[in-house]
Amino acid sequence: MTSFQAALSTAKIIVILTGAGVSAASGIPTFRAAGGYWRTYESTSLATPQAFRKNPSRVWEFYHYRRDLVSQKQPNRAHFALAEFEKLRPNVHLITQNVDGLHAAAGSEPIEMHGSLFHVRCTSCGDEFEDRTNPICDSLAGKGAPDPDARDADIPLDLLPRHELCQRPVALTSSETGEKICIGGLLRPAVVWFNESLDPPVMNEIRVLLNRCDLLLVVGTSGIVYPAAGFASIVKSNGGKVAEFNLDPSEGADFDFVGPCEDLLPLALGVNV
Ligand code: BJW
Ligand code: ZN
Repeated sequence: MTSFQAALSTAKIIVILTGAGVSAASGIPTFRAAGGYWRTYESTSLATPQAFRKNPSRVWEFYHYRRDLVSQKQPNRAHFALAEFEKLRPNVHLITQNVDGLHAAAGSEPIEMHGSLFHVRCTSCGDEFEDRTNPICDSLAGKGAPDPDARDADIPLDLLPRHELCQRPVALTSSETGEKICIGGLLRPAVVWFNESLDPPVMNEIRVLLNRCDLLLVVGTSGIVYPAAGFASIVKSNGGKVAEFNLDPSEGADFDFVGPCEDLLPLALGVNV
């Protein structure tokens, strides 16, 4: 703790990378523990463009469930400690893999590298915008139950979330009348799925920060998913130090805080929350 706090006080650029563990105490399941299932599916298997192409109704049910869950949750002491620390130190930059918006709800301004549950993108015209309506379309009302025995709702394509002001409407057969209709493009969650590239301007901003960073805090992430999994080695190869906050001990961190980050971050950062 003493040597970490010395490094903290002398660091010129501090970057903080967070993952699902930061939101665990808010009641949001992480991806790779027991909570990483929705119905009988691994959550990560639904977070792919292939899953969406194959069964957009199922993937929309999964995201409707998560939007609804997150909208009922509050930031916890880990989010508040980071927000407080950012206020005290202007040289702190927060990057999150989380899509739940809880850092912003606590007063931070994070780079949301994997997007947001509350933004959508049109698969036809590419328009991207915030949409917090719940449910996002009538057909998802009461759907998305996570229990292993819940049945797929199999919502027809024309009744899934569609882009009302679409510049490139598409032709479909109406599931209600059987007639040809012209309808706004299918919306998808504006999150980064596996095998998709991160937004290039976002990645450039992150690269610049990592190259200047002399202390990286890695908080509540399994460190399995790239590109975030490579951030620590970039910082170390530039001579910077790495501190990890996780329930599990890490390999190769200069400072290892093992335990719940909602307890350890306020202590280590010296903030009252
Ligand atoms: C606590 C705690 C408490 C619990 N206190 N701790 C190089 C090598 C190999 C593969 C690749 C590579 N480069 C790219 C890839 C492919 C792929 C990848 O990384 N695959 C790996 C699985 C190997 N990456 C991609 O496809 C990325 N795209 C890309 O790189 O494009 C270019 C490219 C493509 C293909 C090939 C090569 C280049 C995109 C990745 C997008 C990830 N998307 C998701 C879903 C987002 C939307 C949604 O939420 O629905 O992002 S997957 C999921 O994992 C989500 C998370 O942000 C991400 C990371 O998970 P996280 O946050 O670490 O959660 P957990 O559950 O894994 O861990 C929680 C941790 O908290 C645990 O350690 C607990 O112990 C801890 N914890 N409670 C402290 N209270
Ligand atoms: Zn559109």
